[in-house]
Amino acid sequence: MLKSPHNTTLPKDAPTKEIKFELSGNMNRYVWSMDNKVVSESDKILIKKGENVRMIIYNGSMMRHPMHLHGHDFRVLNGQGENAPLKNIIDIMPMETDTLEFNANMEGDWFFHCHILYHMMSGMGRVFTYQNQTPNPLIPNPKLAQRKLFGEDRKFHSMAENDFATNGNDGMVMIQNTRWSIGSEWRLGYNNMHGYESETHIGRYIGKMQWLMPFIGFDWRYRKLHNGEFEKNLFGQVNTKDERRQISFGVAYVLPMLVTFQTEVYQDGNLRLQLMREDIPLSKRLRLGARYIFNKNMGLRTHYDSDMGYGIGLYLNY
Ligand SMILES: [Cu+2]
Repeated sequence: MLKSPHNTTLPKDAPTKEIKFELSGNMNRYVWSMDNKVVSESDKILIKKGENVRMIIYNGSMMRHPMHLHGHDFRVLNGQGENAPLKNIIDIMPMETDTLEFNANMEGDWFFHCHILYHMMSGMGRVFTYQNQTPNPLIPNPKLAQRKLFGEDRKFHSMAENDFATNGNDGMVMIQNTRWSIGSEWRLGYNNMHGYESETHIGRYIGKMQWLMPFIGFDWRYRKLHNGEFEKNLFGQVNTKDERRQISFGVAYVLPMLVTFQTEVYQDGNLRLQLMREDIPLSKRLRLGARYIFNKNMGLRTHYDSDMGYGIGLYLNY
């Protein structure tokens, strides 16, 4: 165990403020947080000059997080008593709890964050600030500084994929940030009989764990059969509409094993329930997916679609 060569005890007569944190995150959506809140969703932590601050940090995520404090060195209470080592970064393993303490002796606004920079940018951090401190001349506009900091974990990222298959095109584009998700999926046949369709969802993940997303959807579908032909669905109902434009309202919930349960009500009163799983979708169209990945941007995939038949295709993603 790491040990300091000298005594590192904090001032004995100072009051102690104790703070508990859980390191948290949603790995599926790449959102990293503390107590399930990202930086822009949380207040600064107010401390008083002269007090001792003790942090008890539990890592409830499945990744290690090297937590780094600016402006102070903290004691790591690792069983070395008066010779607890002084550090300003500590790598906290999954399911590990660490206790750190420092004396609040340096006024300012100090960032405490995970030093894996992708985690920091996605929101794993907090700001410590001193009560009644004198303004920092280096930050003439604190409001603007805060807006810039909060802007980091609100940034949007995007991805897109299209599969150029023998039986049609299958693709999606998605733009997301910590809370918002805007996504569109399409299946485009090569002729009117195969049909064309797209679904667009705009939603917001709610709740502390972000598995639940209410959304508004827009569906478009066009298909034209030869004269005299008609199709029946699984329940024997005849589909007579060539074109369908519908607005919907729905909720998506991610179940264990990353299965998404989605329920949606359309403006015409239709209700749709879906269970979906990436690469093994089990939707109303029951696509069987076998995928071979060449590299991170390209692969081969087989398809079955009730409108478009069997196919095999090359897909590209970004
Ligand atoms: Cu981290």
